[in-house]
Amino acid sequence: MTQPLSEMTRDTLAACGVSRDLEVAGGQAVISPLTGEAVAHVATDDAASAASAIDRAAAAFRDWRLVPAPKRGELVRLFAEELRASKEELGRLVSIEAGKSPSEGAGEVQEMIDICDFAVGLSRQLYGLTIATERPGHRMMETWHPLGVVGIITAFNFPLAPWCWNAALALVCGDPVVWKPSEKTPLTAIGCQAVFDRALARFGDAPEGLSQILIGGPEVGEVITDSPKVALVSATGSTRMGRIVGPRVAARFGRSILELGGNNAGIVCPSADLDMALRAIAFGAMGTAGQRCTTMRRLFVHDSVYDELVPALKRAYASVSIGNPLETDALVGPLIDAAAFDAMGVALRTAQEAGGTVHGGERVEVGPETAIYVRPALVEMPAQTGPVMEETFAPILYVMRYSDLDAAIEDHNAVGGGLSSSIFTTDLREMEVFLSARGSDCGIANVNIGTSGAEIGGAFGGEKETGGGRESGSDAWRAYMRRATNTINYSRDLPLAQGVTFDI
Ligand code: UN1
Repeated sequence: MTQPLSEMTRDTLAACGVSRDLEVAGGQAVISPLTGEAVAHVATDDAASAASAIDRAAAAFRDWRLVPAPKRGELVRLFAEELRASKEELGRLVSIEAGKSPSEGAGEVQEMIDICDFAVGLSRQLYGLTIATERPGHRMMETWHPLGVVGIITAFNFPLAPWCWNAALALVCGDPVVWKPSEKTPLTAIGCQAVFDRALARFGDAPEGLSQILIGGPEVGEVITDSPKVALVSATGSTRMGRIVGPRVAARFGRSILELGGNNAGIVCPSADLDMALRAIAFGAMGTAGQRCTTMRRLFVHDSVYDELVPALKRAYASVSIGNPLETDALVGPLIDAAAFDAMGVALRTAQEAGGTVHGGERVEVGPETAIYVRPALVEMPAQTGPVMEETFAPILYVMRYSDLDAAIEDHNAVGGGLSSSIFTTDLREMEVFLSARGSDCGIANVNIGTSGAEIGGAFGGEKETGGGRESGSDAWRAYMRRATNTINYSRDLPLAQGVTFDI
């Protein structure tokens, strides 16, 4: 490496506009998975500072809700301009902290830009309905109002985009945001905040505390989860985390959007374009080192194409380039930490005990001892059992044969996760069945593309243990606003609904 990583990190943060020295003696170490070394030590928040941040956000809400939505959109438009200017730097922070390739890091910033552009348009389209009333001389309508403070909890693997899906919509909807990034990626959040602050400075008169970050662990997350001043908690992470956050927010009648684990699968049908399927599966299963919530983790291959597709996949697994993506053009970067490698090892051993044949999965010595690079694992399974039923956040693809599509769809839907899914087919009937009520039960169902890499225009999220929330495009904005039904009587009478009489 031409420049030490900690120095590159400091320079990159400074280029984003971070003026203060973040290095704090005794602060929380930020480890780059690229090398396993600490690139910074940052100060953390505690419960008291988290509560103050929420108070500031609640105060900001009182003003921000009164700013016309298209004007709020102007702030997001400026933010998108600043993001375009700092795309490379923010992408590099993603590479340093999450281990992604420059292309994936830049792609994540592009995803932010895209949702900002979407949100700017949305700021003039927060429409309510006008509804026919049963009473003469009356009008009925829906109005959408700002909701309140939105708490955003994000995961290490996408340190930026999910925050922005929430923040861009929340801001145009009139809601301040308080963000707790993963403990593993605080610097990306700090860099992003600096870029946002540049937009704020250009915007001028926004209330203080409109967008804040809280660096810390569960003790900070708990304050967000439990505070009655946080109207909506949008949390991305494991199903285990969601089982804690969801009920706690519900207990105080708060709203939540949960984007939790997936156990995403593809089905390869007899008529599939196998070259295309191969590339889509390779990206879906090995891209981002298997650390996307949308990563393809299971594959059902029809008997008639198994012996053509699976050997080709094994070759792709054996030859894929692995290494530090800032130093090489490797497609597969590191695992986030040793715990991820341990979990991968346990899953592979358990799969073997259940009759699976494992290809790959071993450590690859392409970096310092402290960094964890692995060859993605392809595991041929006799049936969908054991670890195949679970999401292991590592590059493992379990491959199974099928002969009957209905049975394959049954197996496809038999897991807890319900995020993303794909079918590879050129048969119209198979495609439509997969997309129909008796097909995939996931929030995302694709045809002839992989499970990952969704665009922002659609609603993003999934069913069952994925948590049921929807973020990003389509009408996901409604979760960030409260709906009022208004009935207006412009007549001189008082007819009651349902024909009820009440004469005094
Ligand atoms: C995540 O892994 O939490 O669809 C989000 C994708 C990306 C978002 C992934 N657009 O893979």
